[in-house]
Amino acid sequence: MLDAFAKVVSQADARGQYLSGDQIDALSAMVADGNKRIDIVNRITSNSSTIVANAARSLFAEQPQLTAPGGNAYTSRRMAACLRDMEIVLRYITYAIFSGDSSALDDRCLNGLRETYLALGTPGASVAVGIGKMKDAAIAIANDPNGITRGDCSSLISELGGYFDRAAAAVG
Ligand code: PEB
Repeated sequence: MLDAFAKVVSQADARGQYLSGDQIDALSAMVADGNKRIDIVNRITSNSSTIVANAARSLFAEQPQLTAPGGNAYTSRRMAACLRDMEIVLRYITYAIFSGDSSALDDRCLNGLRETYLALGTPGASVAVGIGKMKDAAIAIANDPNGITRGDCSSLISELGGYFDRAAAAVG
Protein backbone atom coordinates (compact mmCIF):
# COMPACT_ATOMS: atom_id res chain seq x y z
CA MET A 1 0.00 0.00 0.00
CA LEU A 2 1.64 3.21 -1.21
CA ASP A 3 0.84 6.89 -1.27
CA ALA A 4 1.89 9.27 -4.04
CA PHE A 5 5.20 10.05 -2.26
CA ALA A 6 6.15 6.46 -1.50
CA LYS A 7 5.23 5.45 -5.06
CA VAL A 8 7.64 8.00 -6.56
CA VAL A 9 10.40 7.01 -4.13
CA SER A 10 10.00 3.35 -4.99
CA GLN A 11 10.07 4.10 -8.75
CA ALA A 12 13.22 6.25 -8.38
CA ASP A 13 14.89 3.67 -6.18
CA ALA A 14 14.12 0.89 -8.67
CA ARG A 15 16.12 2.89 -11.25
CA GLY A 16 18.79 3.89 -8.71
CA GLN A 17 18.14 7.56 -9.49
CA TYR A 18 17.36 10.78 -7.65
CA LEU A 19 13.81 12.09 -7.86
CA SER A 20 13.31 13.81 -11.22
CA GLY A 21 12.23 17.43 -11.63
CA ASP A 22 8.90 16.27 -13.05
CA GLN A 23 8.29 14.00 -10.09
CA ILE A 24 9.08 16.79 -7.64
CA ASP A 25 6.84 19.24 -9.54
CA ALA A 26 3.95 16.79 -9.47
CA LEU A 27 4.33 16.22 -5.73
CA SER A 28 4.66 19.98 -5.09
CA ALA A 29 1.38 20.52 -6.90
CA MET A 30 -0.15 17.81 -4.76
CA VAL A 31 1.05 19.48 -1.57
CA ALA A 32 -0.22 22.88 -2.75
CA ASP A 33 -3.71 21.38 -3.20
CA GLY A 34 -3.51 19.27 -0.05
CA ASN A 35 -6.28 21.02 1.86
CA LYS A 36 -8.67 20.63 -1.07
CA ARG A 37 -7.86 16.94 -1.16
CA ILE A 38 -8.64 16.57 2.53
CA ASP A 39 -11.86 18.58 2.12
CA ILE A 40 -12.95 16.11 -0.56
CA VAL A 41 -12.28 13.18 1.76
CA ASN A 42 -14.22 14.90 4.57
CA ARG A 43 -17.17 15.68 2.35
CA ILE A 44 -17.46 12.17 0.95
CA THR A 45 -16.91 10.56 4.34
CA SER A 46 -19.57 12.63 6.08
CA ASN A 47 -22.08 11.98 3.27
CA SER A 48 -21.21 8.33 2.70
CA SER A 49 -24.54 6.86 3.85
CA THR A 50 -26.50 9.19 1.58
CA ILE A 51 -24.21 8.46 -1.36
CA VAL A 52 -24.58 4.69 -0.91
CA ALA A 53 -28.32 4.70 -0.18
CA ASN A 54 -29.22 6.95 -3.11
CA ALA A 55 -27.01 5.04 -5.54
CA ALA A 56 -28.53 1.72 -4.42
CA ARG A 57 -32.10 3.07 -4.62
CA SER A 58 -31.49 4.34 -8.12
CA LEU A 59 -29.80 1.04 -9.17
CA PHE A 60 -32.75 -1.00 -7.88
CA ALA A 61 -35.25 1.34 -9.59
CA GLU A 62 -33.43 0.80 -12.90
CA GLN A 63 -32.86 -2.93 -12.41
CA PRO A 64 -35.91 -4.15 -10.44
CA GLN A 65 -35.01 -7.79 -11.13
CA LEU A 66 -32.25 -7.44 -8.50
CA THR A 67 -34.73 -7.02 -5.63
CA ALA A 68 -37.47 -9.29 -7.06
CA PRO A 69 -37.73 -12.86 -5.69
CA GLY A 70 -34.69 -14.80 -6.91
CA GLY A 71 -32.74 -11.57 -7.57
CA ASN A 72 -29.21 -10.96 -6.36
CA ALA A 73 -30.28 -8.40 -3.77
CA TYR A 74 -33.48 -10.24 -2.78
CA THR A 75 -33.83 -11.03 0.95
CA SER A 76 -32.57 -8.56 3.48
CA ARG A 77 -29.37 -10.58 3.91
CA ARG A 78 -28.36 -10.05 0.28
CA MET A 79 -29.59 -6.44 0.31
CA ALA A 80 -27.41 -5.81 3.35
CA ALA A 81 -24.43 -7.47 1.62
CA CYS A 82 -25.00 -5.29 -1.43
CA LEU A 83 -25.15 -2.04 0.53
CA ARG A 84 -22.10 -3.13 2.49
CA ASP A 85 -20.17 -3.84 -0.74
CA MET A 86 -20.96 -0.38 -2.08
CA GLU A 87 -19.89 1.17 1.22
CA ILE A 88 -16.60 -0.80 1.11
CA VAL A 89 -15.83 0.41 -2.42
CA LEU A 90 -16.61 4.02 -1.48
CA ARG A 91 -14.42 3.74 1.63
CA TYR A 92 -11.43 2.49 -0.40
CA ILE A 93 -11.98 5.30 -2.92
CA THR A 94 -11.68 7.81 -0.05
CA TYR A 95 -8.34 6.17 0.84
CA ALA A 96 -7.19 6.51 -2.77
CA ILE A 97 -8.07 10.21 -3.08
CA PHE A 98 -6.56 10.85 0.35
CA SER A 99 -3.24 9.23 -0.51
CA GLY A 100 -3.20 10.31 -4.16
CA ASP A 101 -2.59 6.73 -5.20
CA SER A 102 -4.84 3.81 -6.11
CA SER A 103 -2.77 1.04 -4.52
CA ALA A 104 -4.87 0.65 -1.34
CA LEU A 105 -7.99 0.46 -3.52
CA ASP A 106 -6.33 -1.94 -5.97
CA ASP A 107 -4.64 -4.28 -3.51
CA ARG A 108 -7.18 -4.45 -0.72
CA CYS A 109 -10.49 -4.04 -2.50
CA LEU A 110 -10.44 -4.63 -6.25
CA ASN A 111 -7.89 -7.42 -6.48
CA GLY A 112 -9.89 -10.61 -7.06
CA LEU A 113 -13.26 -8.89 -6.72
CA ARG A 114 -14.39 -9.83 -10.22
CA GLU A 115 -13.62 -13.49 -9.46
CA THR A 116 -15.45 -13.23 -6.10
CA TYR A 117 -18.57 -11.92 -7.85
CA LEU A 118 -18.33 -14.59 -10.52
CA ALA A 119 -18.12 -17.28 -7.83
CA LEU A 120 -21.07 -15.77 -5.91
CA GLY A 121 -23.18 -15.29 -9.03
CA THR A 122 -23.40 -11.55 -8.25
CA PRO A 123 -23.75 -9.49 -11.46
CA GLY A 124 -20.58 -7.42 -11.67
CA ALA A 125 -22.09 -5.22 -14.39
CA SER A 126 -24.82 -4.15 -11.95
CA VAL A 127 -22.24 -3.43 -9.26
CA ALA A 128 -20.41 -1.28 -11.84
CA VAL A 129 -23.62 0.69 -12.51
CA GLY A 130 -23.99 1.25 -8.74
CA ILE A 131 -20.40 2.50 -8.54
CA GLY A 132 -21.09 4.88 -11.44
CA LYS A 133 -24.04 6.31 -9.52
CA MET A 134 -21.88 6.77 -6.41
CA LYS A 135 -19.37 8.56 -8.66
CA ASP A 136 -21.94 11.12 -9.83
CA ALA A 137 -23.18 11.74 -6.27
CA ALA A 138 -19.69 11.95 -4.77
CA ILE A 139 -18.51 14.39 -7.45
CA ALA A 140 -21.60 16.58 -6.98
CA ILE A 141 -20.88 16.72 -3.24
CA ALA A 142 -17.10 17.15 -3.55
CA ASN A 143 -17.42 19.81 -6.24
CA ASP A 144 -20.27 21.81 -4.67
CA PRO A 145 -19.10 25.46 -4.69
CA ASN A 146 -21.73 26.56 -2.14
CA GLY A 147 -20.36 28.20 0.99
CA ILE A 148 -16.68 27.96 0.08
CA THR A 149 -14.13 30.18 -1.62
CA ARG A 150 -14.18 29.24 -5.28
CA GLY A 151 -11.01 27.60 -6.51
CA ASP A 152 -9.91 25.24 -9.26
CA CYS A 153 -10.65 21.66 -8.25
CA SER A 154 -10.77 20.23 -11.76
CA SER A 155 -7.70 18.03 -11.52
CA LEU A 156 -8.70 16.64 -8.12
CA ILE A 157 -12.23 15.96 -9.35
CA SER A 158 -10.94 14.15 -12.42
CA GLU A 159 -8.56 12.13 -10.22
CA LEU A 160 -11.55 11.25 -7.98
CA GLY A 161 -13.65 10.25 -10.98
CA GLY A 162 -10.78 8.07 -12.18
CA TYR A 163 -10.86 5.99 -8.99
CA PHE A 164 -14.59 5.30 -9.43
CA ASP A 165 -13.99 4.37 -13.08
CA ARG A 166 -11.18 2.06 -12.01
CA ALA A 167 -13.44 0.33 -9.46
CA ALA A 168 -16.30 0.01 -11.97
CA ALA A 169 -13.95 -1.37 -14.64
CA ALA A 170 -12.58 -3.94 -12.19
CA VAL A 171 -15.99 -5.59 -11.78
CA GLY A 172 -18.03 -4.56 -14.85
C1 PEB B 1 -17.02 -8.53 -1.60
N1 PEB B 1 -19.37 -9.46 -1.53
C2 PEB B 1 -19.99 -10.57 -1.08
C3 PEB B 1 -19.03 -11.47 -0.53
C4 PEB B 1 -17.80 -10.84 -0.65
C5 PEB B 1 -18.04 -9.59 -1.26
C6 PEB B 1 -16.44 -11.39 -0.21
C7 PEB B 1 -19.30 -12.87 0.02
C8 PEB B 1 -19.26 -12.95 1.52
C9 PEB B 1 -20.34 -12.12 2.17
O1 PEB B 1 -21.53 -12.24 1.78
O2 PEB B 1 -20.00 -11.31 3.01
N2 PEB B 1 -16.14 -8.18 0.64
C10 PEB B 1 -16.79 -7.52 -0.47
C11 PEB B 1 -15.80 -6.48 -0.88
C12 PEB B 1 -14.66 -6.62 -0.11
C13 PEB B 1 -14.90 -7.71 0.84
C14 PEB B 1 -16.07 -5.46 -1.94
C15 PEB B 1 -13.46 -5.79 -0.23
C16 PEB B 1 -12.48 -5.74 0.69
O3 PEB B 1 -14.11 -8.11 1.73
N3 PEB B 1 -25.90 -7.82 -5.05
C17 PEB B 1 -26.62 -7.16 -5.99
C18 PEB B 1 -25.98 -5.91 -6.41
C19 PEB B 1 -24.70 -5.91 -5.60
C20 PEB B 1 -24.76 -7.15 -4.75
C21 PEB B 1 -25.73 -5.89 -7.89
C22 PEB B 1 -24.35 -3.41 -5.66
O4 PEB B 1 -27.69 -7.55 -6.48
C23 PEB B 1 -23.76 -7.51 -3.88
C24 PEB B 1 -24.55 -4.63 -4.78
N4 PEB B 1 -22.34 -9.01 -2.57
C25 PEB B 1 -23.57 -8.69 -3.05
C26 PEB B 1 -24.49 -9.66 -2.57
C27 PEB B 1 -23.76 -10.58 -1.83
C28 PEB B 1 -22.40 -10.15 -1.83
C29 PEB B 1 -21.39 -10.84 -1.13
C30 PEB B 1 -25.98 -9.70 -2.78
C31 PEB B 1 -24.28 -11.83 -1.15
C32 PEB B 1 -24.31 -12.95 -2.17
C33 PEB B 1 -24.95 -14.20 -1.63
O5 PEB B 1 -24.59 -14.62 -0.51
O6 PEB B 1 -25.79 -14.73 -2.34
